Amino acid sequence: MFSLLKKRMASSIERFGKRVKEREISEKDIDEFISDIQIDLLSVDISLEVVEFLRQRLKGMLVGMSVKRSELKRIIAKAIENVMLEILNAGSYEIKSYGKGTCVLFLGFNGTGKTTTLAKIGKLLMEKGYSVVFAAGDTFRAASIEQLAIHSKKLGVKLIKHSYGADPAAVIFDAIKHAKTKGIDFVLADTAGRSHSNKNLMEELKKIVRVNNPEIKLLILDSLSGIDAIEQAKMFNDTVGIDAMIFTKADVNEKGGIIISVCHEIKKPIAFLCTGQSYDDIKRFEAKEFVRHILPFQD
Ligand SMILES: Nc1nc2c(ncn2[C@@H]2O[C@H](COP(=O)(O)OP(=O)(O)O)[C@@H](O)[C@H]2O)c(=O)[nH]1
Ligand SMILES: [Mg+2]
Repeated sequence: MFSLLKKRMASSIERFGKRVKEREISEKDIDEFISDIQIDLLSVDISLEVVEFLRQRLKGMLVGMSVKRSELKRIIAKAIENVMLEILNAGSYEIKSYGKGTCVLFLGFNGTGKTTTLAKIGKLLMEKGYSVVFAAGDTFRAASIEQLAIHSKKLGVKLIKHSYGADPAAVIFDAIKHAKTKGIDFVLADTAGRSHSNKNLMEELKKIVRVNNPEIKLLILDSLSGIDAIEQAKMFNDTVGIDAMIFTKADVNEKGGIIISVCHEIKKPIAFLCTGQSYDDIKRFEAKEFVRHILPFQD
Protein backbone atom coordinates (compact mmCIF):
# COMPACT_ATOMS: atom_id res chain seq x y z
CA MET A 1 0.00 0.00 0.00
CA PHE A 2 1.23 3.49 -0.99
CA SER A 3 4.90 2.49 -1.25
CA LEU A 4 5.79 3.99 -4.63
CA LEU A 5 6.67 7.54 -3.56
CA LYS A 6 8.92 6.34 -0.77
CA LYS A 7 11.04 4.43 -3.29
CA ARG A 8 11.13 7.21 -5.87
CA MET A 9 11.71 10.12 -3.53
CA ALA A 10 14.61 8.46 -1.74
CA SER A 11 17.01 8.96 -4.64
CA SER A 12 15.99 12.62 -5.16
CA ILE A 13 16.68 13.31 -1.50
CA GLU A 14 20.06 11.58 -1.81
CA ARG A 15 20.85 13.82 -4.78
CA PHE A 16 19.71 16.92 -2.88
CA GLY A 17 22.18 16.00 -0.14
CA LYS A 18 24.99 15.92 -2.70
CA ARG A 19 23.88 18.89 -4.79
CA VAL A 20 23.79 21.66 -2.19
CA LYS A 21 27.19 23.25 -2.74
CA GLU A 22 27.32 26.11 -0.28
CA ARG A 23 26.75 25.91 3.44
CA GLU A 24 23.50 27.81 3.06
CA ILE A 25 20.48 26.36 1.22
CA SER A 26 19.52 28.65 -1.70
CA GLU A 27 16.31 29.17 -3.69
CA LYS A 28 18.07 27.52 -6.59
CA ASP A 29 18.71 24.40 -4.49
CA ILE A 30 14.98 24.13 -3.76
CA ASP A 31 13.98 24.80 -7.39
CA GLU A 32 16.39 22.12 -8.57
CA PHE A 33 15.11 19.69 -5.97
CA ILE A 34 11.50 20.34 -7.05
CA SER A 35 12.40 19.84 -10.75
CA ASP A 36 14.12 16.62 -9.80
CA ILE A 37 11.16 15.30 -7.87
CA GLN A 38 8.19 16.76 -9.76
CA ILE A 39 7.64 13.81 -12.12
CA ASP A 40 7.76 11.39 -9.20
CA LEU A 41 5.21 13.43 -7.29
CA LEU A 42 2.88 13.73 -10.28
CA SER A 43 3.26 10.00 -11.00
CA VAL A 44 1.80 9.16 -7.59
CA ASP A 45 -1.21 11.50 -8.13
CA ILE A 46 0.14 14.49 -6.23
CA SER A 47 -1.31 17.49 -8.05
CA LEU A 48 0.64 20.37 -9.59
CA GLU A 49 -0.99 22.67 -7.04
CA VAL A 50 0.51 20.60 -4.24
CA VAL A 51 3.92 20.59 -5.96
CA GLU A 52 3.86 24.40 -6.10
CA PHE A 53 2.69 24.63 -2.51
CA LEU A 54 5.56 22.35 -1.51
CA ARG A 55 8.05 24.54 -3.42
CA GLN A 56 6.86 27.70 -1.66
CA ARG A 57 6.80 26.13 1.77
CA LEU A 58 10.24 24.52 1.39
CA LYS A 59 11.66 27.87 0.33
CA GLY A 60 10.04 29.56 3.30
CA MET A 61 11.41 26.97 5.71
CA LEU A 62 14.87 26.26 4.31
CA VAL A 63 16.32 29.07 2.18
CA GLY A 64 19.17 30.76 4.04
CA MET A 65 19.51 27.93 6.52
CA SER A 66 23.06 26.81 7.29
CA VAL A 67 23.17 23.07 7.43
CA LYS A 68 25.93 20.52 7.84
CA ARG A 69 26.22 18.29 4.79
CA SER A 70 25.52 15.24 6.91
CA GLU A 71 22.25 16.83 8.07
CA LEU A 72 20.85 17.83 4.67
CA LYS A 73 18.96 14.65 3.92
CA ARG A 74 17.25 14.54 7.28
CA ILE A 75 16.34 18.23 7.14
CA ILE A 76 14.68 18.13 3.72
CA ALA A 77 12.83 14.91 4.57
CA LYS A 78 11.53 16.47 7.78
CA ALA A 79 10.49 19.66 5.96
CA ILE A 80 8.53 17.64 3.38
CA GLU A 81 6.86 15.72 6.19
CA ASN A 82 5.80 18.99 7.82
CA VAL A 83 4.31 20.32 4.58
CA MET A 84 2.33 17.11 4.04
CA LEU A 85 1.03 17.24 7.61
CA GLU A 86 0.05 20.85 7.12
CA ILE A 87 -2.01 19.84 4.07
CA LEU A 88 -3.65 17.00 6.01
CA ASN A 89 -4.31 19.36 8.88
CA ALA A 90 -8.09 18.97 8.72
CA GLY A 91 -7.18 15.89 10.74
CA SER A 92 -8.97 12.68 11.41
CA TYR A 93 -12.68 12.34 11.90
CA GLU A 94 -14.88 10.38 14.25
CA ILE A 95 -18.48 9.44 13.46
CA LYS A 96 -20.44 10.91 16.36
CA SER A 97 -24.01 10.31 17.42
CA TYR A 98 -26.31 13.32 17.28
CA GLY A 99 -29.12 11.47 19.06
CA LYS A 100 -31.45 8.68 17.92
CA GLY A 101 -31.81 8.37 14.17
CA THR A 102 -28.52 10.15 13.36
CA CYS A 103 -28.39 9.93 9.57
CA VAL A 104 -25.11 9.15 7.79
CA LEU A 105 -25.28 9.60 4.02
CA PHE A 106 -22.83 7.72 1.77
CA LEU A 107 -22.01 9.68 -1.39
CA GLY A 108 -19.81 9.23 -4.41
CA PHE A 109 -19.34 8.14 -8.02
CA ASN A 110 -20.34 4.71 -9.27
CA GLY A 111 -18.30 1.82 -7.96
CA THR A 112 -16.20 3.77 -5.46
CA GLY A 113 -17.26 1.43 -2.64
CA LYS A 114 -20.22 3.23 -1.05
CA THR A 115 -22.29 0.15 -0.28
CA THR A 116 -19.35 -1.96 0.91
CA THR A 117 -18.08 0.85 3.14
CA LEU A 118 -21.55 1.46 4.55
CA ALA A 119 -21.68 -2.19 5.67
CA LYS A 120 -18.19 -1.96 7.23
CA ILE A 121 -19.17 1.15 9.17
CA GLY A 122 -22.38 -0.53 10.27
CA LYS A 123 -20.32 -3.32 11.80
CA LEU A 124 -17.90 -0.86 13.43
CA LEU A 125 -20.74 1.13 15.02
CA MET A 126 -22.39 -2.04 16.32
CA GLU A 127 -19.08 -3.14 17.83
CA LYS A 128 -19.07 0.17 19.68
CA GLY A 129 -22.49 -0.68 21.09
CA TYR A 130 -24.67 1.42 18.77
CA SER A 131 -27.76 0.14 16.99
CA VAL A 132 -28.09 0.77 13.25
CA VAL A 133 -30.56 0.50 10.41
CA PHE A 134 -29.72 0.54 6.70
CA ALA A 135 -31.63 2.63 4.15
CA ALA A 136 -31.60 1.38 0.54
CA GLY A 137 -31.30 4.83 -1.01
CA ASP A 138 -29.79 3.52 -4.27
CA THR A 139 -33.05 2.82 -6.09
CA PHE A 140 -31.34 3.42 -9.43
CA ARG A 141 -28.73 0.76 -10.14
CA ALA A 142 -29.85 -2.80 -10.82
CA ALA A 143 -29.19 -5.20 -7.92
CA SER A 144 -28.15 -2.43 -5.53
CA ILE A 145 -31.03 -3.13 -3.13
CA GLU A 146 -30.22 -6.87 -3.14
CA GLN A 147 -26.54 -6.09 -2.48
CA LEU A 148 -27.46 -4.09 0.61
CA ALA A 149 -29.98 -6.76 1.63
CA ILE A 150 -27.17 -9.36 1.69
CA HIS A 151 -25.10 -7.16 4.02
CA SER A 152 -28.11 -6.48 6.20
CA LYS A 153 -28.78 -10.22 6.55
CA LYS A 154 -25.13 -11.09 7.28
CA LEU A 155 -24.81 -8.35 9.87
CA GLY A 156 -28.29 -8.76 11.34
CA VAL A 157 -29.31 -5.17 10.55
CA LYS A 158 -32.81 -4.11 9.53
CA LEU A 159 -33.07 -2.76 5.99
CA ILE A 160 -35.60 -0.10 5.02
CA LYS A 161 -36.28 -0.30 1.29
CA HIS A 162 -38.78 0.67 -1.36
CA SER A 163 -38.81 -0.61 -4.94
CA TYR A 164 -36.47 0.36 -7.79
CA GLY A 165 -37.29 3.76 -9.24
CA ALA A 166 -38.70 4.97 -5.91
CA ASP A 167 -37.72 8.36 -4.53
CA PRO A 168 -34.56 7.83 -2.42
CA ALA A 169 -35.41 10.88 -0.29
CA ALA A 170 -38.58 9.04 0.78
CA VAL A 171 -36.70 5.79 1.54
CA ILE A 172 -34.26 7.62 3.79
CA PHE A 173 -37.09 9.62 5.37
CA ASP A 174 -38.85 6.36 6.29
CA ALA A 175 -35.64 4.89 7.71
CA ILE A 176 -35.08 7.94 9.93
CA LYS A 177 -38.69 7.78 11.12
CA HIS A 178 -38.27 4.07 11.88
CA ALA A 179 -35.02 4.73 13.80
CA LYS A 180 -36.55 7.53 15.86
CA THR A 181 -39.63 5.45 16.69
CA LYS A 182 -37.60 2.36 17.65
CA GLY A 183 -34.77 4.22 19.39
CA ILE A 184 -32.11 3.15 16.87
CA ASP A 185 -28.90 5.21 17.00
CA PHE A 186 -27.81 5.44 13.36
CA VAL A 187 -29.40 5.37 9.91
CA LEU A 188 -26.78 4.44 7.32
CA ALA A 189 -28.15 5.62 4.00
CA ASP A 190 -26.85 4.24 0.72
CA THR A 191 -27.18 6.38 -2.41
CA ALA A 192 -26.81 5.82 -6.14
CA GLY A 193 -23.46 6.61 -7.77
CA ARG A 194 -23.60 9.92 -9.59
CA SER A 195 -21.43 12.34 -11.52
CA HIS A 196 -21.81 15.93 -12.76
CA SER A 197 -23.08 14.66 -16.11
CA ASN A 198 -26.12 13.12 -14.32
CA LYS A 199 -27.95 16.39 -13.81
CA ASN A 200 -31.08 14.66 -12.57
CA LEU A 201 -29.15 12.58 -10.07
CA MET A 202 -27.41 15.68 -8.74
CA GLU A 203 -30.81 17.37 -8.31
CA GLU A 204 -32.04 14.21 -6.61
CA LEU A 205 -29.10 14.38 -4.21
CA LYS A 206 -29.95 17.95 -3.27
CA LYS A 207 -33.50 16.80 -2.58
CA ILE A 208 -32.28 13.90 -0.39
CA VAL A 209 -30.33 16.41 1.69
CA ARG A 210 -33.10 19.02 1.78
CA VAL A 211 -35.75 16.54 2.89
CA ASN A 212 -33.67 14.57 5.40
CA ASN A 213 -31.05 17.02 6.62
CA PRO A 214 -28.52 14.22 7.33
CA GLU A 215 -26.19 14.96 10.24
CA ILE A 216 -23.20 13.35 8.50
CA LYS A 217 -22.32 13.30 4.80
CA LEU A 218 -19.44 11.00 3.92
CA LEU A 219 -17.84 11.13 0.50
CA ILE A 220 -16.47 7.77 -0.65
CA LEU A 221 -13.55 8.13 -3.06
CA ASP A 222 -11.82 5.33 -4.92
CA SER A 223 -8.10 5.93 -4.38
CA LEU A 224 -7.46 4.20 -7.73
CA SER A 225 -9.40 6.82 -9.66
CA GLY A 226 -6.32 9.07 -9.63
CA ILE A 227 -6.63 12.80 -10.00
CA ASP A 228 -10.29 12.47 -11.10
CA ALA A 229 -11.00 12.20 -7.39
CA ILE A 230 -10.13 15.90 -6.99
CA GLU A 231 -12.98 16.94 -9.31
CA GLN A 232 -15.34 14.45 -7.66
CA ALA A 233 -14.57 15.84 -4.22
CA LYS A 234 -15.06 19.42 -5.39
CA MET A 235 -18.33 18.58 -7.08
CA PHE A 236 -19.92 16.82 -4.09
CA ASN A 237 -18.62 19.40 -1.67
CA ASP A 238 -19.95 22.27 -3.78
CA THR A 239 -23.31 20.56 -4.29
CA VAL A 240 -24.20 19.45 -0.76
CA GLY A 241 -21.18 20.12 1.49
CA ILE A 242 -19.46 17.03 2.85
CA ASP A 243 -18.24 16.37 6.39
CA ALA A 244 -15.47 13.85 5.77
CA MET A 245 -13.96 11.54 3.17
CA ILE A 246 -13.18 7.86 3.00
CA PHE A 247 -10.64 6.50 0.53
CA THR A 248 -11.21 2.92 -0.61
CA LYS A 249 -9.04 0.32 -2.35
CA ALA A 250 -5.89 1.43 -0.54
CA ASP A 251 -4.93 -2.28 -0.55
CA VAL A 252 -4.46 -2.25 -4.32
CA ASN A 253 -2.97 1.23 -4.66
CA GLU A 254 0.77 1.88 -4.58
CA LYS A 255 0.39 5.64 -5.08
CA GLY A 256 -1.60 7.35 -2.34
CA GLY A 257 -0.72 10.91 -3.37
CA ILE A 258 -4.37 11.50 -4.30
CA ILE A 259 -5.20 11.72 -0.60
CA ILE A 260 -2.90 14.72 -0.27
CA SER A 261 -4.16 16.33 -3.50
CA VAL A 262 -7.82 16.07 -2.47
CA CYS A 263 -7.15 17.40 1.03
CA HIS A 264 -5.24 20.33 -0.41
CA GLU A 265 -8.22 21.11 -2.65
CA ILE A 266 -11.18 20.77 -0.28
CA LYS A 267 -9.66 20.83 3.19
CA LYS A 268 -11.93 18.22 4.76
CA PRO A 269 -10.92 15.49 7.19
CA ILE A 270 -10.46 11.85 6.27
CA ALA A 271 -12.41 9.40 8.36
CA PHE A 272 -11.13 6.03 7.16
CA LEU A 273 -8.99 4.14 4.69
CA CYS A 274 -10.52 0.95 3.30
CA THR A 275 -8.13 -1.85 2.57
CA GLY A 276 -10.11 -4.74 1.10
CA GLN A 277 -13.49 -6.33 0.56
CA SER A 278 -14.09 -7.89 3.99
CA TYR A 279 -15.98 -6.14 6.77
CA ASP A 280 -12.88 -5.60 8.88
CA ASP A 281 -10.80 -4.08 6.06
CA ILE A 282 -11.23 -0.53 7.32
CA LYS A 283 -9.01 1.60 9.52
CA ARG A 284 -9.08 5.06 10.97
CA PHE A 285 -6.99 7.54 9.03
CA GLU A 286 -4.01 8.85 10.99
CA ALA A 287 -2.22 11.65 9.15
CA LYS A 288 1.16 11.15 10.82
CA GLU A 289 1.20 7.42 10.23
CA PHE A 290 0.16 7.93 6.60
CA VAL A 291 2.84 10.55 5.90
CA ARG A 292 5.54 8.41 7.49
CA HIS A 293 4.38 5.52 5.39
CA ILE A 294 4.63 7.37 2.07
CA LEU A 295 7.85 9.35 2.63
CA PRO A 296 11.42 8.02 2.86
CA PHE A 297 13.88 8.70 5.68
CA GLN A 298 11.40 9.15 8.51
CA ASP A 299 12.72 8.23 11.92
N1 LIG B 1 -9.87 -4.15 -3.06
C1 LIG B 1 -10.88 -3.42 -2.57
N2 LIG B 1 -12.09 -3.49 -3.15
C2 LIG B 1 -13.10 -2.75 -2.62
C3 LIG B 1 -12.90 -1.89 -1.52
N3 LIG B 1 -14.08 -1.27 -1.26
C4 LIG B 1 -14.97 -1.74 -2.16
N4 LIG B 1 -14.39 -2.63 -2.99
C5 LIG B 1 -14.99 -3.34 -4.13
O1 LIG B 1 -15.36 -2.40 -5.12
C6 LIG B 1 -16.52 -2.82 -5.82
C7 LIG B 1 -17.59 -1.73 -5.80
O2 LIG B 1 -18.04 -1.59 -4.46
P1 LIG B 1 -19.50 -1.09 -4.09
O3 LIG B 1 -19.58 -1.01 -2.63
O4 LIG B 1 -20.54 -1.92 -4.79
O5 LIG B 1 -19.47 0.35 -4.76
P2 LIG B 1 -20.64 1.43 -4.94
O6 LIG B 1 -21.09 1.34 -6.35
O7 LIG B 1 -19.98 2.74 -4.66
O8 LIG B 1 -21.71 1.11 -3.95
C8 LIG B 1 -16.96 -4.12 -5.14
O9 LIG B 1 -16.47 -5.20 -5.90
C9 LIG B 1 -16.28 -4.05 -3.78
O10 LIG B 1 -16.04 -5.32 -3.23
C10 LIG B 1 -11.57 -1.83 -0.93
O11 LIG B 1 -11.29 -1.10 0.02
N5 LIG B 1 -10.62 -2.61 -1.50
MG1 LIG C 1 -23.70 0.76 -4.21
